[in-house]
Amino acid sequence: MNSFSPYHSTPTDVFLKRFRSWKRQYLHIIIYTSLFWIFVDVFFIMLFSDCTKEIILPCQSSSLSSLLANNNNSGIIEPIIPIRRRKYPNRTLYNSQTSNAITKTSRIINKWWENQSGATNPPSWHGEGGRAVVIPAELQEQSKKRFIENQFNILASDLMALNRSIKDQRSSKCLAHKFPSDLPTTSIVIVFHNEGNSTLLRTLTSIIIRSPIQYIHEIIMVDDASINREYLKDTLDAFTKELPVPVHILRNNDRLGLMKSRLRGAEIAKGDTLTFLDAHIECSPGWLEYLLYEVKKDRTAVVCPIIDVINDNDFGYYTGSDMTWGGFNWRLNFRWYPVPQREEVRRNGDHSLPLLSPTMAGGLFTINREYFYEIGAYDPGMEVWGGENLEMSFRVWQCGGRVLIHPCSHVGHVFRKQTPYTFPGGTGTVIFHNNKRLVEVWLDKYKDFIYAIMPELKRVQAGDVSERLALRDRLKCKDFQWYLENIYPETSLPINFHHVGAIRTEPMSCLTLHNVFGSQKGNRTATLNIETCLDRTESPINAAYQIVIYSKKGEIRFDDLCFEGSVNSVVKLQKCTEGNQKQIWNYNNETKLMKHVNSNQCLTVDEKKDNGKVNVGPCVEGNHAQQRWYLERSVIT
Ligand SMILES: [Mn+2]
Repeated sequence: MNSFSPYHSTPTDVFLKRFRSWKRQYLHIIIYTSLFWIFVDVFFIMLFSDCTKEIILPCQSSSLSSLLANNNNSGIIEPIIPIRRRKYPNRTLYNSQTSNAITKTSRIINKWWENQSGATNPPSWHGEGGRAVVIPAELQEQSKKRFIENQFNILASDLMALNRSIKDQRSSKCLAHKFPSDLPTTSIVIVFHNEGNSTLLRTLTSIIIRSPIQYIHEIIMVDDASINREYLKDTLDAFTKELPVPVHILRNNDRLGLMKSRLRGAEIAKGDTLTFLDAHIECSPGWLEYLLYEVKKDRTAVVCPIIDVINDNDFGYYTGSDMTWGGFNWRLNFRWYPVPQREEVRRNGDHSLPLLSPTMAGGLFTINREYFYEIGAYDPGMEVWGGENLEMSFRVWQCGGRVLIHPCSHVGHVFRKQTPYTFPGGTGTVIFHNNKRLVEVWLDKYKDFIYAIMPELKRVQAGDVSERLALRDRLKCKDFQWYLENIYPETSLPINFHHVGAIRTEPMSCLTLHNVFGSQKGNRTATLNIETCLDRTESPINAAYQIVIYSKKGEIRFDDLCFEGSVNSVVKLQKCTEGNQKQIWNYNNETKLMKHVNSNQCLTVDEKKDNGKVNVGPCVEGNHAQQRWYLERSVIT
């Protein structure tokens, strides 16, 4: 049997032939199914990725893709909180129509605040980690031009993610603090007027992502009659509707100013506490718990965070000092001063414990809601802005409460060099009006001193203060002297003094100061001269600069500046510092000599040159006209 007949295929041949045709079909199947899945992939990519549209057709009107610009190439949306500003925004142009970009974003990327993965924005993004924004060259000019819109660089703010990261500001000691699980809730009240878009939304974003939201009863925003800024209307409404806490937006028809707006917001609040915040801030991790805990422990505590500095030009985030506290100067300006040694001793040098601060800056604090009203809320007679922080500080301390700064709680604030707002009635007039009320209600006999230093203030109308005086009576508040002696003995106001008034030599020449009230930055070049003594009734404004305090400690001071001497040299005006021996003087009422203790020399009129300077020089035996000093024209005794 020939099984190898050429006309008959062997079983192997048949198999091979079938196999070849089957293989071809099989390959086709693989190719077609692969193609099918590729199309499916492309379809889904098109569906879920907004940016593919932009690759094909640059979508200028679609802000969503640009909002997510740096966030959609990985295919992983989850780990990154994708709140991202468009790269080159024009949305905050304050009188242009605005898009609803934010609304779209928060709808599509739902619950961005619930990101638990700990993932952060790419570190290369503008401003991440609290870094300063470097404005791209092509935007420099625009950023400068738009600075006046808010008196800060809104373009720098726009370039950053709304959730840009900042460093945890807490020390290890702060982190070790434990809180009870039943902290009081808070109603956050934010007043804004013509606020920048991204700064306001970042304020809200930072609250949501850096607070345990179970403690936020609500956020109450009060729009103090903003004008020509469309984004503060619908866009803001839409953005806040997406937040995981109730947000109420109240809109003032007329400009009410900070205090009246805050009162309006507080009126509808239901939380256990009120937390007042500014509108261009960034809350840092853990900021809220410390504030709430202090109020829980003591319902009369008014607790402020440390205010970190957000640079107005590049939005760099800088840690605020925990070694300064609130005070005020002779013109009743709030000022930061170094924390004195006694306060360090009181808290055993533990910088995770709250400071007892004489005053507060006023922008940011938490207070028990009922106590806020008990203690007199705000003075409704005060207008717009200014003076209310000192008024509240004096009131709280004098009427039995406490003002604290908690060094573990940090909130960044964009500090501006000048206000972008108009003050109905004029800035000076408004602040003077408010300060007048403050002085009339709370300062007792120090009124006379303040009016001698600020004669302008004496002429201003305070309006009716009878209700505030009745409140002071009702609360049985202590007097201002008590406050200074017990809460603020470091004050530059006269408490323990030999003399407050002029110091003159012969003939009628008085020690006179110039350039004493600089800005907070301390860029002043105060000078000391001998000039003709002025009458306080005839020329009160200039006469004010001839008022000095000769204190029981031996300082000769004007506000926070002290006469500082050294051997055979001109007397300088320097910041008064505790224990500085060069600032100690000893007056002899018999000889009229003013001795500089450290050099054992005397205060002397410079006689060589007719320059009106005063020196420290060798004391002359006998009675020397250039070294005879008279303490007169007392302001208070
Ligand atoms: Mn501010």
